[in-house]
Amino acid sequence: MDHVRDSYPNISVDSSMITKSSQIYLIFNGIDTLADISLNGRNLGSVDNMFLQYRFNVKNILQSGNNQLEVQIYSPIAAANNQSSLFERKYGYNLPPKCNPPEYDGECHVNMLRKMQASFGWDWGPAFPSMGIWKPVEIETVESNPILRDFTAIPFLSGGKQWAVRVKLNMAKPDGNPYSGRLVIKLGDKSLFDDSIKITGPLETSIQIQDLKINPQPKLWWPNGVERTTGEVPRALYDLSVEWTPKGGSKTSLKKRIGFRTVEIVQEPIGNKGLSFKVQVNGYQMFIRGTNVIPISIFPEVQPENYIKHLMKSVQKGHMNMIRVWGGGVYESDYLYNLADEMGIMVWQDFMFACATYPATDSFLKNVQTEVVQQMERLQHHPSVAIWAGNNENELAIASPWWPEILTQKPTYKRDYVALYFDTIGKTLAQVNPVAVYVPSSPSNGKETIKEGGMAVNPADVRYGDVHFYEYTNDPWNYNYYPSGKFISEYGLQSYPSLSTLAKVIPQSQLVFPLSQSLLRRQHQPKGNDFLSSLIRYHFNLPSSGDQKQLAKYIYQSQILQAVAVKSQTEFYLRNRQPDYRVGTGMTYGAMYWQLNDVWQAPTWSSIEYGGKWKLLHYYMVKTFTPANAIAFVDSPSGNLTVALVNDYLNLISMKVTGEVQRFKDLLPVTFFEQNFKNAPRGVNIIFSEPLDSVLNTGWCITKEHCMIKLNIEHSIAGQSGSTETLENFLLISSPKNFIGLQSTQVRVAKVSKVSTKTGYKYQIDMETDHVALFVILDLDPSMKVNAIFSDNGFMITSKKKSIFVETNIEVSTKDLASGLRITHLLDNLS
Ligand code: BMA
Repeated sequence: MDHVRDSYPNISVDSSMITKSSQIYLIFNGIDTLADISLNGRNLGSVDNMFLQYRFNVKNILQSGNNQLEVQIYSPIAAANNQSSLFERKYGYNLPPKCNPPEYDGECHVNMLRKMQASFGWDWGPAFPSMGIWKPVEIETVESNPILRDFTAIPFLSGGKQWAVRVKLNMAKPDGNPYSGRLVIKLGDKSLFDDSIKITGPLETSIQIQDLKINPQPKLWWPNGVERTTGEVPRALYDLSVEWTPKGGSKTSLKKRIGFRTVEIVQEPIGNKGLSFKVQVNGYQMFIRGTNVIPISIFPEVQPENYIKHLMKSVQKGHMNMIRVWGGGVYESDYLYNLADEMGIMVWQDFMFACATYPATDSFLKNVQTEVVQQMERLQHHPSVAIWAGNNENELAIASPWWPEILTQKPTYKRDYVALYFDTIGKTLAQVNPVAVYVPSSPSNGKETIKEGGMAVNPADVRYGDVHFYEYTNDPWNYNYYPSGKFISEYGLQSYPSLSTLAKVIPQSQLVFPLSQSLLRRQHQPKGNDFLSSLIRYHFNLPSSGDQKQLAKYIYQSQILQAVAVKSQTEFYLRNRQPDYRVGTGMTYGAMYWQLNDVWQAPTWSSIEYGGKWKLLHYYMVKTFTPANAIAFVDSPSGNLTVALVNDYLNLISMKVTGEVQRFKDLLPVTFFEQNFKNAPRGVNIIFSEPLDSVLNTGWCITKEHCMIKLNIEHSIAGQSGSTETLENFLLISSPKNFIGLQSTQVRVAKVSKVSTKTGYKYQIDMETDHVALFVILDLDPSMKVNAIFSDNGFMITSKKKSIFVETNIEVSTKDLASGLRITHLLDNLS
């Protein structure tokens, strides 16, 4: 298809609207991507950036009665190809990548367009090169007085101690004459500004209201997980309202919810060898616990609020304090940022550039400049929006380089890179918002990148900034392979989504192992299945050839592989806070795994399947990211079994940690260590370290294959009874395929009972077993059509009885729940 024509032949307009209005604007809030727009046969203009709002003054074109609006949308595929050839012809070089890898099944040259980059295909998604009107179209009228169209606000701490807010009003006037009126700006019901103002200038104009002091000082906005309370975390949000009453006219008032917090990235020298990269919020050093978000849907106009809420709640439940809105997608909906404000989830906001080189022509840069202004003005008042980043992996791509053409002309690509991310985005950002935190790329080397002229020799240097880490050959459960970087903003591993999710789109006959054609087509990572299978083989024997049961085993193995890999990697980052002054490594203060969500049913890095079901990984992240935790590991090179206490809460908490040797053959754990902390020390502290062999001896464990290490962690708010929360953690010291002593057992449901809650539906599930059961996974039969989140999953049962809770989206009888529960564990899935 070459182009589509969207026409609205019957826009009916009342004649009084035409006569009353001095100016009339037609506003397109989002067109994907290339279009010519005409009204009543008169050309209004062309658009070419899906991230922009476009406004056309149609005062002299709109007529009373019927109007014909025509939007001709052009094929983005054809346009991307054309623009790429034009560029090459004109400038004598091309802008790689020429095309996506064939495995993406996608289209080429999306980097020529200001369009969601993933819509031409990605390694986790299908290519749907969408085209259409993806946001509402509006008509705005200006009668005899100026109107307040919109405003943007920057709350900031002035001089390090006085909170203030800077407001910019966007107005539209009837004509070029000056006007006056009364402006009132309020925070809550407190007036910050109340005066008459004069509006001069052209038809569309803006007015800066500088630095309104907030007195008394406002309460602060804090990220999720800083404080442990028994109730809701106090996270102050305020309504900032702007009321505009033109002289002789009536009042309009607009409102935005804002919050007060400072964000900095502290970069201090580490013994002359590296630089720290610590996100500090309100002066407090945060360990960033987070994840990367890909687009909510591959169809950008699809933004289901209940689904977004489910994803954000899952992030909040996962004790995370930051998401990264990744540069190959879209600037997300206001709804998402509002939830982020409420839930205390900071946003690392990439500008929408990813894994490519981009044109640095005047027109492209100008277009991007408008994009930066519009998106910042839309988003900057959200306290959650904490960090802006120029792009995803483009510095790395050029510096490495990823494509051969870069080798011969590196200075040209570097020049273009600096023009886009420093001279255009960086400068515009600083003009719009002097307190916005900006990093030019992810990954990048922070100040070191600037020192190296905007492009580091090695942007993946663990001594500086953030790094992305993917490793598909070595044992993914062995922490010795993980990077000792400052901030790991991407890391992860693929797994297959559950059978019930795949069964929605794949015919039964194709749900088999070895993977059928239908399943293979959904793997978009080059060599993805080979990597996954070879990584699984480190710890499991792959299922034998067969039917759906064998596929279910493969899915089970892939999910355990992923969950344990990302858990142990995250644990390494959480405990790796000590710097190594000799080489500048260590001092890790951030871990954001790749990726939260999915856009289709396929093997990907996600922790939540398409549709919202939690993979095992998500359950593991809830536990791993708990701010009061304990981590067991075998220290290298000493070989000591070591336990690190983690406490990132700001308020006082008490903790108790017990370490057990758990043999596989019986339900008799042996405690080798127990410690109580009345006031748990903050940060990371080693609380136990002894040779592994002697610990195993204590636990009557003959060899590493016979047992594992278990930690039981309890914490409570100091002095508050009833605030105790418990958590289990484990360390495997050998691979499941080599475990010795596991006895065959069936985990039985003894009882299901209803638990009363204020909201939703909650049930307690009591289970029984005769022997140790490992990696126990609970699921509901898909025929029940119930969405469930369990209080834990993939857990180890090491005593005769175990209870967990489940929350469902609809009411279910306890009888149906008991019969619909599906329970599987390691021994059922070993080969
Ligand atoms: C990183 C991301 C994405 C990609 C992911 C998994 O490079 O930035 O481009 O989907 O890895 O390969």
